[in-house]
Amino acid sequence: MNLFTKYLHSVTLSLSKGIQKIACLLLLSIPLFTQAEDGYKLWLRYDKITDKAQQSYYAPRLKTVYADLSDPSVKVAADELQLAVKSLLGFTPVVKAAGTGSQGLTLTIDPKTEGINEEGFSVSTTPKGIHIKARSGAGVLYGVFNLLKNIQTGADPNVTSSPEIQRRLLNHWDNHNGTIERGYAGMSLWKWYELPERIDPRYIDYARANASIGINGTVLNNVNASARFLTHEYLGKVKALADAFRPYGIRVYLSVNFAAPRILGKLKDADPLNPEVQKWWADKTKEIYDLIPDFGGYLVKANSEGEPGPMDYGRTHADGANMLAAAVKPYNGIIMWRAFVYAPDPKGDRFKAAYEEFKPFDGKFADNVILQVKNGPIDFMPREPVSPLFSAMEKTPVSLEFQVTQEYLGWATHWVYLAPMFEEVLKTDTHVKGSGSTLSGILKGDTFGYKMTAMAGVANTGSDRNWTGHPMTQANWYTLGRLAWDTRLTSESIADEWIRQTLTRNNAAVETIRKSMMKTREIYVNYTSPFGLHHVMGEGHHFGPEPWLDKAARPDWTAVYYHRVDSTGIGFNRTATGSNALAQYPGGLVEVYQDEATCPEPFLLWFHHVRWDRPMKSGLSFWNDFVKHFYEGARQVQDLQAEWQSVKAQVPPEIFNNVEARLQTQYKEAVWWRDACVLYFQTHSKMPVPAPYKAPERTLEEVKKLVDIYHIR
Ligand code: BDP
Repeated sequence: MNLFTKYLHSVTLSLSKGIQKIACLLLLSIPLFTQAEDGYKLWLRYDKITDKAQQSYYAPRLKTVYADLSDPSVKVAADELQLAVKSLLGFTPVVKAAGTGSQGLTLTIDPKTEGINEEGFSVSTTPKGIHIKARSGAGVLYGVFNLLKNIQTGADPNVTSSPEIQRRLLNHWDNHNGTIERGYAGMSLWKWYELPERIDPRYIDYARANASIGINGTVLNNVNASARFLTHEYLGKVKALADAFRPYGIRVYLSVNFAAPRILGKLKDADPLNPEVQKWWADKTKEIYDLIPDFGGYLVKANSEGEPGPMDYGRTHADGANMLAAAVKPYNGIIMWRAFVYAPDPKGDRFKAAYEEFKPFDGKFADNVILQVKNGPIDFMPREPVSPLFSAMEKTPVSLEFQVTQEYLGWATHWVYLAPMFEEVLKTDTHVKGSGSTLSGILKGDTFGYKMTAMAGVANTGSDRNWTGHPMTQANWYTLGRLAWDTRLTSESIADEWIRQTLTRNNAAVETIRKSMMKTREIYVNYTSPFGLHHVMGEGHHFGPEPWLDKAARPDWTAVYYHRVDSTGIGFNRTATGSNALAQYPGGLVEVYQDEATCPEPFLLWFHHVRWDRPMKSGLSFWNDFVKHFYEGARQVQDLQAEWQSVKAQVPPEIFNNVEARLQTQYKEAVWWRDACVLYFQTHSKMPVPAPYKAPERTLEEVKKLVDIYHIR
């Protein structure tokens, strides 16, 4: 008789028969009121270890934890071990002062530890114990999380590892009123109205999740920044978050509004060369560091999409960035200056804008400025070639900005595992110093010898119970951290470890889910943007198809600007006979893309205007292959549905149902994309839908109305 039944027995014995029945029902229904596995715990589920060999290996080694808890990061590491081991192995480790144990788990900070960097760790097992060593408390915490991961995934616990990139950041595009720009998982996590007094326990779970994947910085607010965040009142709230995150090795940063000295300080301008403006920023920065001594620095979107900036006063990006850099310099702060800019030139090519604007300033930035560049030259499309700026800024450190939130990749109803895309970007050979110079080499500082390195991801988190809306896209948050730590990881291995910690450890199910995940990005590309088609999504909201869009506030916000469809073919000629954007790349990369005959097909329409009858590798004409991709992409969503059904018994029911329902929506929307693109482009190609596919049953006019029917606008 277990404890629960014993209790039930004694209670029911003391009651009359009728009441007994009711009491039984009530007691048995208790589990119904406890929280089901709904995704809240992310990859920190710590599901019970059932493997006997593992149990007997780890149980004695985890019974006692020796740690000096005076370091706040070691303290939270010990807390995490207690929580995790209780759940994994059924007992709570006893935590004892450091230095006494030959058995059990020892956590040691030794600033002289060799073979690792400041945040690195080594985990080594001994016949009776486990030893985690690091140079800092954060390193110990990372080591503990690594050990917990390896216990759950069944991997070798002996690991020595250091992050390859120094600043591994989430960028939240959260507004003070709780909304999130391009957020699809509810409202902001930050309850500004409750801060600084109340620390929502969720902030701690957020910090745990980030620390577990090595994320060490968070930019709390939208790049389209309200000056309000720099008021004393808000800085007090920011301080409260910074204090909560600090033990987890996470520093806080803010996006700033360049016009803040004018808006808040009532100065006549925000000219970076105006001494009063400089003083305003110096004072404001001091105020911040007095509150938050380890504040990370500022992220700035300037002179982009209507945001204020130095050019409002005839100054340059370098003037603006350097002025702010001087303000944070005394405190070792940094400026992350975004390169997402584009001039409204209807005849131009937006592809070239950022390079043209920033290349002339290479070497002109202060040494605590890093240029934050989106992975592609346009804007987080499902597939983009890498931005030419990465290989152009030899003297200015450059950081990479990925978008984890799926603004252009189907929001929260499309299952898209982003690791294959991130991996494709990081492994791109930029040819900057001859072939073999990968983008990750540039980011890590190997190529140009950067002193400062960073990688950022626009967060997909929100107030939804499961954090990311679509349960499967938790994996994208996970991926960002893992890849920023180690750019050499593969998408497969990341998927594997994420699934084992989050969904199931059943090998067959893990394999099925992993294989599905690995296909999802290409499936999305197939039904939305095959062969390098880009920027054909709905205007403004960026959801669903709108390839016919020919008028918008700016020409480079339309679809026709990018696909350039006509009766002969489709695609943007960016070779020397076209916009010549290709010339911004190093010669080796130009060679890869410039010849239409050899340009990799996934990038074809990025660089070439392709004839409808062009023969493709498949043996089909371009038109037939193009149409085939839309049809196959939509059909492949049905494959995903079937594969998901096959793991039903292995996945927590609530998560299963959630994904199952979203896959139904995804299929409906994939067919919408397919019909919209095929019907619209057909009005130019005048070619039939090739067999075996059947022409859409609805008309183009009907499809155009769907955006309103789906209530997206
Ligand atoms: C675009 C988004 C817009 C962002 C902008 C940016 O549509 O909401 O503000 O990027 O990155 O993709 O600044």
